[in-house]
Amino acid sequence: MEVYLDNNATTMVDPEVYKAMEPFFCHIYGNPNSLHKFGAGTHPKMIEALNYLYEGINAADEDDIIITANATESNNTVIKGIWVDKILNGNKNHIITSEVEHPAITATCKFLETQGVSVTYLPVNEEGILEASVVKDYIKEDTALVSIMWANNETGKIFPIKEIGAICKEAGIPFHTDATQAIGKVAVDVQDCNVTYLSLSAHKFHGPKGIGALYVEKGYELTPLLHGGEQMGGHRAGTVDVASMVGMGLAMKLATSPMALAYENNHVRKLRDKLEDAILEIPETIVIGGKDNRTPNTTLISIRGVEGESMLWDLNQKTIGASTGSACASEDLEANPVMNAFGSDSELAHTGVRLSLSRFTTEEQIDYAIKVIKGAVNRLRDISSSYAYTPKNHVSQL
Ligand code: 7TS
Repeated sequence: MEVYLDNNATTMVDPEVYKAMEPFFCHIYGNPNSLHKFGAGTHPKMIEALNYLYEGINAADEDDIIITANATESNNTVIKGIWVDKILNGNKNHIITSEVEHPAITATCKFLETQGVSVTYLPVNEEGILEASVVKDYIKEDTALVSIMWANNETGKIFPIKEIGAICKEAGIPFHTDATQAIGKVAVDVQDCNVTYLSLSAHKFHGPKGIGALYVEKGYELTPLLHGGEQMGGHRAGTVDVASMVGMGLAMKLATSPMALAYENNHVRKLRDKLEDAILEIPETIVIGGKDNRTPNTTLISIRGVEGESMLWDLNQKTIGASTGSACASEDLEANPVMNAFGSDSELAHTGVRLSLSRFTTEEQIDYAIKVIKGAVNRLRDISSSYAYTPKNHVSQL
């Protein structure tokens, strides 16, 4: 049996989405900017896709949604756009973000630091959550942007976006949220949460890879990252990938309907809890950051004496895909930065395994995964020198 439990890295394209994309490869293939019927033929479906994106995040009609290549590009567009507009050409010099953002935010901020920008990386509490009051404490006269993710990709922890949005609005500071892991898992409402900019990636909610979007509230235009043609009203040059845009729109519609969110919150959550509770029956296992306030599909578990990488190897042998943290960072064996942010010991930081489900995960797959994981823990603990010789204080250290 094949079991894919790495849906926070990417998801399967929903077959319905794939079907909707197909005509745009060999039949309706005109450049959407061409004036002839081949190009113009793409417009109705592009507009429909855009409307689904607006509905999915409750954007207002006057707001803008720019199609990008992915959340990485959306994040870069916001941070570098703010740099140009408010820092290089304005009187601000400070950006607030968190320690646990995806590298698409932190690496971009680190780059800006080399250019003289001051960046504050806010810590999370022992539950892995950034407290809204901490944001307030660090806002300064010259703060140009606050960028805080909606949900964390490693732990699934959901941040208090509504409170942070209210704080930023009161302070008159633009608020960006990377909602890549929130779409299709929790209700996302940009108006209710006073969001100025929002990033998303279609492949995290059963859309295709290589397409994403950036929401921009009315009146908050940014200098574009990509200059060139007049596509996207001049906000993002380059011919739009029509097939992927259509796919992203439908994927958004399917993932954010009230029924889909209810399914995620009930069925997917139940399967995640079944898997998690079964693993927690094994002595000296913990859920990093605890069980509260998480996306329904994610668990990040630490199993004492079991290196995350070894566990992945064992799981892979039994055709189960999981991860130790960001796939983007897993080529190096550095301890997971999100786990380090918990202030945990290095053993804990190396023993995390992230299991992330989707609406396509079945109960049979979860039962199989439980059996395999339990067997792997026994095998790996038997051969683990750290499990045999270190004091068993793993849980008490948290
Ligand atoms: N932001 C967040 C919160 C993410 O989780 C990811 C991908 C990205 C941005 C980047 O998305 P992309 O589509 O531009 O690549 N996160 C992960 C992950 O957790 N494991 O693999 C990729």
